[in-house]
Amino acid sequence: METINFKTSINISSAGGGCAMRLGDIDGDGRMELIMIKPEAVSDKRYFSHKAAALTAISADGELLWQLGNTEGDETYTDFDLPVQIYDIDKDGKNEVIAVMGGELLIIDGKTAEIKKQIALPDKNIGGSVTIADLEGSGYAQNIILKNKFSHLWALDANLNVLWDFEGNIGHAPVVYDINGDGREEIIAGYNVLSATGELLWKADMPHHAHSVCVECLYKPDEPVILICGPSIRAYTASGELLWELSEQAGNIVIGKFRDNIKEPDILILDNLSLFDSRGGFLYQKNETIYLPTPVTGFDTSGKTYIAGHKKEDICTTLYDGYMRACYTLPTFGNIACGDLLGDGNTQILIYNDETVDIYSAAQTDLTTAARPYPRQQPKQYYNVSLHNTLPLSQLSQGYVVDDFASQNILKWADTYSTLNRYNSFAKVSRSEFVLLLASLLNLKEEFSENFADVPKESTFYEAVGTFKKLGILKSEDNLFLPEQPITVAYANEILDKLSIPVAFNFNEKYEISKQDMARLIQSLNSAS
Ligand SMILES: [Ca+2]
Ligand SMILES: [Ca+2]
Ligand SMILES: [Ca+2]
Repeated sequence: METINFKTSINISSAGGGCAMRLGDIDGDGRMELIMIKPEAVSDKRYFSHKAAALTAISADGELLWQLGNTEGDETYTDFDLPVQIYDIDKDGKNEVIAVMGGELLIIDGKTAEIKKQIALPDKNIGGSVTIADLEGSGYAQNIILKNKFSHLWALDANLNVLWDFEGNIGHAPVVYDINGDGREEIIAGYNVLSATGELLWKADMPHHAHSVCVECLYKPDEPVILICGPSIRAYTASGELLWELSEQAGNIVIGKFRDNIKEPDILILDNLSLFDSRGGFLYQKNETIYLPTPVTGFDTSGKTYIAGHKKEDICTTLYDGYMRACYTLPTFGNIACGDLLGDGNTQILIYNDETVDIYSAAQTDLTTAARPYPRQQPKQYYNVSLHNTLPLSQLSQGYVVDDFASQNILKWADTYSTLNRYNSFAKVSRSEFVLLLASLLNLKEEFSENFADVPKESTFYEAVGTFKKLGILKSEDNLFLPEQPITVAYANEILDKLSIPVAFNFNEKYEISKQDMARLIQSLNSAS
């Protein structure tokens, strides 16, 4: 077992102690910041959910950026959820902090901490969670779901008006997923499966209440299976047919390919590190109780997923591999979070207590600079954070490798798409995507005052295209860039030539460049530099 000592310690005592953590790029510099959430005290945790008492924003290298609320209370974060997320809810390219605080729902500018929008809560007992969903089928999630402890939830539109509400046995934080493929996300709230308009589609007939919910296409693509964990674990089809039941209690499960060379993903009960196959068949159990287990992907270059956790009264954090073998020791004890703080595809593990966060990397890392100077979009695993629900590993955007050019690690993206026969490797690259990828790869960013008439300010490629225009790389007589048009070899080579890049596409000039071609160009530029 290896001990990891690449560690940066930052002081978080100004946040007030007893905090939970969220990660996200709130100031648009390409690095994730830390938002520490101080919980507000409640009279009885069994019946009332928590609101945020204070929020403290701290940079990855420890600078206090801003603070809202009162940090002095005694309440500490333990086994409950908190209603705070980081997400670009108004779709202007910059992340907000969305928080239930002091009787209001607040939309806070991530950079300045200015309140952009606020509403009085539809009910004074709302708290515990904030879930972001695409209920209207726009393709971009802008709905917010709020709830009280266990019985009532509210769905809001993009202007924070209540669309509908629902009463039932709704368990902990809801999970949203488009289970029927119509473009709108359904809501699994405890035992209830709700349509995007709030109708009850079906209900699991189980006692007590649900802890963890997980949706994953376990057997076939496009056929999601819904796993609901209450006193037992049940797997249902999207239409509510019971597939199997496992008599295990679980507060949190995670689905993924933890073992090598398996076809269907396994189901890991995080509470006691026991692993089951995709039909609920027992595989093995770690015969130790592990506290605060958290799955970690992209920590080192092995491609393995680790589970970070503590043994009882241990002073260290251990990383277990998919066979629950101890692989690394991180010499710190505390709450665990993880994230690709710099946007370079490498995940850091953050272990924190009331005073300090220790940030571990697998290799020496400079936390003061982002891999790319562009705002980072929040993927789902960071905008719907909850204590009980963990996204299946296949749905994680590790290192931001999503099919969205604005929010990913370029080299990892290239790595994926340069492989033959990858799904949609042969899709065309648009002009805007080409410019965005190159600007990111070359770290180009200039101040500019004008852009092309057909490049919208809120677009992900606005800064990259503006930079290229300012540098004289892009020119057009009618002030149009035609951002969505597929990029031809001729046009691409012209841009590469102006950038003095000797590597160019050696194809027919009219050929339209595919993702795979682009991926290979990026790789060759990277190895040449
Ligand atoms: Ca940042
Ligand atoms: Ca925004
Ligand atoms: Ca749907």
